[in-house]
Amino acid sequence: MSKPSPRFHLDIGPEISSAISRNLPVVALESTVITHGLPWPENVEVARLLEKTIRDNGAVPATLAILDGRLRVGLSDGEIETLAKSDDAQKLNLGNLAAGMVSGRPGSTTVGATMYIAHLAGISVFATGGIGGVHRGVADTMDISNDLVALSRIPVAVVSAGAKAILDLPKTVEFLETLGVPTYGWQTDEFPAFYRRKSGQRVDARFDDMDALAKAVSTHWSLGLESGIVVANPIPEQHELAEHVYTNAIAAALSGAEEADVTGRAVTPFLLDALRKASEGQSVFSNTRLLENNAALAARLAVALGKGNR
Ligand code: PSU
Ligand code: MN
Repeated sequence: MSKPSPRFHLDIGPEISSAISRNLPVVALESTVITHGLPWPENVEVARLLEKTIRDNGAVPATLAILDGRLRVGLSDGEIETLAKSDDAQKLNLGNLAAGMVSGRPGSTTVGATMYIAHLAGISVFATGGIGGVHRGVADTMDISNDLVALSRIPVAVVSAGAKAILDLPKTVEFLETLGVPTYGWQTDEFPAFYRRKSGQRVDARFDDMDALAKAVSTHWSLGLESGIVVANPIPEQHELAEHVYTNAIAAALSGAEEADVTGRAVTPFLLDALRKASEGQSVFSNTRLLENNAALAARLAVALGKGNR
């Protein structure tokens, strides 16, 4: 008996499905940033802004989530709003995806789950804010984001502003290297630290030209290497969080998490909310600007990959 295809679980919106089958550029967007990364109503505004930015740069946006037990590729505006308002959406990665689906509750997808669903749908470019990584204190907690495992296995290019310094950035970059996940810096030699352009960590290669970046991405996959690729796109300089706000907010968030004794999947959302409070909302502004910047670059990459750079 043949196994049913995992694609049986997918519902792809008509515009997206037609773009995929015609090989037109499509960019996937995650939804945990909507449900757990940003507060209402900024979350719904950002979700709309990202879709518009992708269109303005020549690609079709596909926001991913779990609704009514289905893997949804492309949400209507009303569905995005409902998800943004919902307070019972579950944050789903590769491990709790199936249980989340059968629970019937709405689910938002992390970077890892979004990569998986995008790949099933035939989408190879995805824009997010920051990837998850190795947490500080990993020796005690073993807290390493499932995003890194997904990146090691799923051939999707993830455009991000690096990762937040609430994580252990040197260990995160080191582990990406262990996993053989390329880090490609867009016009930078350094792996960016989300709110700041620099982290002191190097990327594997720097690209200043879009066709050259697309060529490296397609060559990685044409070698038969089936991992994801981190395209590291630093926040525009004028939107960086001021150094003192940044340092204080990170310290406050980390000490808050230690006091509150949060663990597991709750850690990252807790830290994000603590950062927002500690920076008096300035973190949300920077977060929005870098997400917009990543959506634009991802759309340009999807266009370049379609131009025969594959
Ligand atoms: N980092 C951010 N903003 C986010 C996330 C991470 O700066 O919204 C979300 C992403 O969806 C990411 C997830 O995939 O958190 C990682 O969670 P964890 O650390 O529990 O793996
Ligand atoms: Mn974790």
